[in-house]
Amino acid sequence: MQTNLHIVIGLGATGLSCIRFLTKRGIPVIAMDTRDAPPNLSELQHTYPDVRIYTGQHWPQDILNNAKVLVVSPGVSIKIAPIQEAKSKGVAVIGDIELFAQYNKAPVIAITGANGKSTVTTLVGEMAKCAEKKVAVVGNIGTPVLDIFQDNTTFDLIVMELSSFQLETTHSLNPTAATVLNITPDHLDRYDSFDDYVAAKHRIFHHAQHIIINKQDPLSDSTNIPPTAKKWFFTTEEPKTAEFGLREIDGQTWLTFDHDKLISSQELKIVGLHNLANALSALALGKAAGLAWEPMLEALKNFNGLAHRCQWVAEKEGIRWINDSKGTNIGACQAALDGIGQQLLGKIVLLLGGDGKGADFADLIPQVAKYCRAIIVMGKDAPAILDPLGKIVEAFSAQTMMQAVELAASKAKPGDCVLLSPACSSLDQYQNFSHRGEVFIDSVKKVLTQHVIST
Ligand code: UMA
Ligand code: ADP
Repeated sequence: MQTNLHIVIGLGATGLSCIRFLTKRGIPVIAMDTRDAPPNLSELQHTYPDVRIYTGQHWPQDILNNAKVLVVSPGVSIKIAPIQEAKSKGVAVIGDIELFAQYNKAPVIAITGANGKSTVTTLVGEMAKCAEKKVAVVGNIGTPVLDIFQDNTTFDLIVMELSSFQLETTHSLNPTAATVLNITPDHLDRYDSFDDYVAAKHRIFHHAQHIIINKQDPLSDSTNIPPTAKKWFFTTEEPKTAEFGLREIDGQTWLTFDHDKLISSQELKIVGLHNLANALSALALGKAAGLAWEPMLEALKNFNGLAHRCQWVAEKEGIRWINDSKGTNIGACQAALDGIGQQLLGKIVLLLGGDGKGADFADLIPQVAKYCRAIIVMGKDAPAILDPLGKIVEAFSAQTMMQAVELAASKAKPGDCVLLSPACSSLDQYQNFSHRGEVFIDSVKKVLTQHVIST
């Protein structure tokens, strides 16, 4: 075994941050990627000429077996044979979050869940900024966690979004406060069962000091949490003693802690019951980590929500157009349909499709039946969507986003909403969910402009 050899697997944003981090500390590194031409190859070869790189399907197993540590990127399953063989020879298998945890000294707020992670992570970051903390907002939300060690900045607080993939390879993260916001099926193409996905999410609790639990989702709790951890609960129903929840007071909905009124929902810019749940969980996380009420509520009041999450795009001739491109699984699409459908005079024309990651689209039947005028399906898993949902409402197929938007414009009536909430990942047709959202916004603008000219 070459003493201390670390093999970085995957040359995406995470892999690059790992190579930067390890080489800076003089740790020997070799890099591998399953793709023949991974995206950062030339940058890597140029910046780190001493790092040996293996690309393509055939990695040298003897090198893997003789390393000290494999640092595996979240996009690569640790179940693949070369990694499993090295592991069986005693090689440690970790990810970038574990490397971070081994070096980090700052308090961490860690957030996972099927949906709402980025919203809550951003919101908690804004709360900490309002409380004048030096805060880093990192992880699955976009910036690899190791990037905080790039210079010598010290942080008062790290707010971290974690995916189940990142948690699988994390062992010693000890967050001050941690939450699993909710769990509905996702990424079933990467897990043997739903239980495996849940177990990966629950790893966030292992060494946490405070645990924030969604009272309405039993899967957000776990029997395997440290006995010393303090539990905090949030609910969108009436809270009990020392819980966060919603109370109807004088005709208004208030976010409350126990019986204390914190803020009226009317003062918030984010909408929908799921966003009230997100706000309550952010308050609970901040409170558990010692933030004061006043800056937290100030941040909450000013928070506009994130792009591509139930984002208003246009309104014309009584038809509203909404971009929820980040709705990449069934649970997110259900939340968007419930949130928008309940407030709408008309019906929803739903655009969905892409890579379904093994989901069962029959789970959307109740919301589609209740709220939708028509569905327009696209992408790789269009047949799997049409099969259960095509029997429920009028259904159409589209090859391109432009076609889908044109079809939607011809089907929607005044009072309706055209909603892109794909319930699928975007990678079969787009670079990522933002790209898909931008293509939707461009298509809507084009179609609505043409409509002006032709009328
Ligand atoms: N890939 C290969 N072979 C390899 C390495 C990667 O085919 O050897 C593919 C993966 O299957 C994937 C893509 O390349 O399709 C990127 O994988 P990666 O592990 O290199 O990803 P990074 O660029 O490092 O980005 C990752 C997260 N991506 C994934 O987990 C797939 C980013 O979350 C995260 O922002 C970033 O680290 C920083 O922490 C994105 C994501 O889609 C937004 N996450 C999933 C989600 O939210 O549902 C989990
Ligand atoms: P994530 O980072 O977990 O993907 P986001 O905050 O980016 O979560 O939101 C993604 C989508 O999930 C949004 O488009 C919205 O439709 C839905 N969503 C947001 N918060 C919740 C929640 N608490 N419960 C269910 N769905 C939600």
